[in-house]
Parts: sequence; structure tokens; C-alpha cells
Amino acid sequence: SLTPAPEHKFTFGLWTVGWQGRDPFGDATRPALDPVETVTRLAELGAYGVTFHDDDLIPFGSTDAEREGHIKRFRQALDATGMTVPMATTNLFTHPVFKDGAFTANDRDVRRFALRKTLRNIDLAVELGATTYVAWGGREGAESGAAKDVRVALDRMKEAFDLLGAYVTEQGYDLRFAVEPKPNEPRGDILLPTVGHALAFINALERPDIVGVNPEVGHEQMAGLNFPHGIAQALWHGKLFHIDLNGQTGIKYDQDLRFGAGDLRSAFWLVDLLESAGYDGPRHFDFKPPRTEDIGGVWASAAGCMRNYLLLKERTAAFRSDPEVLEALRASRLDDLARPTLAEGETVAALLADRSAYEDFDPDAVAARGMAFEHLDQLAMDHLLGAR
Ligand code: 3MF
Ligand code: MG
Ligand code: MG
Ligand code: MG
Repeated sequence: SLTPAPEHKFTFGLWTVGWQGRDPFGDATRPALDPVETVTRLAELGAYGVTFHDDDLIPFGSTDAEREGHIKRFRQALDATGMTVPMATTNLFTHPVFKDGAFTANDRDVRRFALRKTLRNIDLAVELGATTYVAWGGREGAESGAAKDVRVALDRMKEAFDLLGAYVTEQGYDLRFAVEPKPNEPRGDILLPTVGHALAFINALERPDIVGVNPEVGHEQMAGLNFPHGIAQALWHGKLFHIDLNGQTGIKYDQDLRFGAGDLRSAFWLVDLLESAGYDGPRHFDFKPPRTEDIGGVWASAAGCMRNYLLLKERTAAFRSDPEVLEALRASRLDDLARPTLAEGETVAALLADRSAYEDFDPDAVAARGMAFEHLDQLAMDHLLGAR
């Protein structure tokens, strides 16, 4: 069905529909949204939950009493609607104090403050039922060479994740971390710029088991990378803990278009992958309704994210069950790819003794075999365009 429902696990950040349209060249075009209204409207649209940065819910600098008031109202809205909070995160980028980073700021006082801010919001995240804690290090980076010693900064980044991991383990929290890579913007260059960099970094941590990735469509595309390929590798490593869905049209600024806008072909393969791999986490939209939109346009844009996901889910399911596609997959030797290259128990000696693999192998004859990928891809295009 094309009607979003909680079972689809669609979630939205408070900061997404709540974006007021402020950009580097222009002021806000929309008024602030009350988180309570966001929860209510998203529930009406069929969403499963909301996510938040500490400062989205509790404005930076609030007193303890104000903080409690904001949390109480938010909790009431969640209870009234049945909306969940599967993920939360820390704003370590808006306040000027984070101008040179948070966990990797050169200024040690800033690093200690960033850790305290994060620990405080982790407690709240767990109280609200979150099981994933995202860390996007948007200010962890540099604009010039000598300004950041990257190897030392990675020591500090590891120190932060090791401390946070020790904290949630000691507290007995059911919470895992998800690192969100991004190549640049707002820093000239950001540390852990892609999914691959983040996966390698995680292996250097003390508790790699509780740290995974939260890849975002637009972020990988900003680096010219194939997003479904990055997601496939994250899944292969068992590290896809969360995902930020949105739309992007190639290598440019972080567009955060609604999901399905931008590179639609890539979105088709992404939904195909998530659904066929059995990814069961939230389908989290991290998008920005363009600043041309009024509040009606904001909700239309949010509804569009979910509708496009469900449309693509229908189209990819049709593609996967089409007998002609199954035949085309065989013609393209996908079943052959799934066969181990060596026979079970086959030794290197046996491979060396197999004359058909080398001495009698006819590379020219094998090279002449077509792979039939074009027919296969056209079938996908037909399904995507609703022609089959
Ligand atoms: C920036 C982002 C962030 C992160 C968020 C953590 C403000 O490009 O994508 O959104 O997603 O900070 O979840
Ligand atoms: Mg982003
Ligand atoms: Mg983005
Ligand atoms: Mg994001």
C-alpha cells in the first residue's frame, strides 16, 4: 500500500521539517516549528517516530527548569500520538564555540565541553527509548593544512568514542553509536569523510561492536560515490546501524532534497537493497523542504519522502519478481557470482593442477561472451518508469 504506517518505520529529524530556510545567503523564510506540532503532524502523516539534536528540543543555554519543561511537553506529545524516538544526536556544530570542532577541536576546553554535552543528551536519549546515538562531526575538520594534525585529531576522536562507549557500557544502556560521514560543508574538509573512512576508523576503537555508521544519501554523492554500493558494504560488515535518506543531484552542496528527488535511479537501487537485505532499522529522512515552501509545502515534502519510498518499494518488488528479470539475472551470471570461486575443500594445489583454469583456458573465447547487462538494466528502467 502507498499509505505510510508505523510498520514502515519512517522517522524524521525535528530539524528537517523544522528547518526555517536560513542558508549562507538568506534569512529564514518560515517561522519556527514547535516540536509538539511536528510530532502531531508527522503522526497524522503515518510516521513511526522522530529524532532530535539536544538543541532542537531544548534551546542551547536553557536553565534546568526550562529543560524539564521542554522534555515534559515533548513526552506528552509522544504519549498522545504513540510516536517513538529511535535515535537522538548532539548538536556539536551550531554554537560558535564549536567553530574548530568538538571532539577534535584544538582547544581542549571545547573538547571537554563537547563530551559533557554529549553525555548529558545520551542520558535523555535513553530515557526517551532511543537505541541509536548518531554522531555527525560536521565541524571536525579544517580549511588549511597546518591547522589540523589529522593523525593527532584522530587520536582525540578515538578518545571520545572510547569514552562514550565505556559510559554506555557502564550504565548498562541498550544504545549503539552510528558515525555519520560527510566529505565537506561546513568545514572545507571533514574528518571521516566517507562510509569507507568511518568503517576503517571503527575498527581502531576499543568497542567496535557498538559503533556502526549512519550514511546519508547526499553526503556520499557529494564525494561522487555510489550510495547503494556504500550501503551494501556497510551491510556486509554488519555496520548499517541507521540511515539518512534524502535526495541529491551529484557533486555539489548538501542539497537535502526530499527522498526520491535528485538521483531517482540511485534511490531505486537503494530501496531494492534495503528491502532485499532485510534492513529492519528506521527509514530516517534527513531532508530539508526547500526554502520556497510555506508550512503546507513542508508537510507535502515530508509526505513525498514516504510516498516515494513506498512507490520505489512497489517498483523494486515488481522488478525482483518479474520472470523475465529472473531470466535476465541468470543471463548476466548473477547466480555464477554467488558460487564460491573454489569448490568446497578445494586446495591451492588442486587449483594449480586444474588445467582448465589456465593451460587449457581460452581467454579470447571467454572474453567474447556478452554479459547482457544492458537488457537487465532496461528491465529495471521499465519497472521504474511503470512500463512493466
Ligand atoms: C548535516 C547532517 C546532520 C546530521 C545530524 C545527525 C544536521 O549534513 O546530515 O544534520 O544528520 O547532525 O544526525
Ligand atoms: Mg546532511
Ligand atoms: Mg544532507
Ligand atoms: Mg544527516
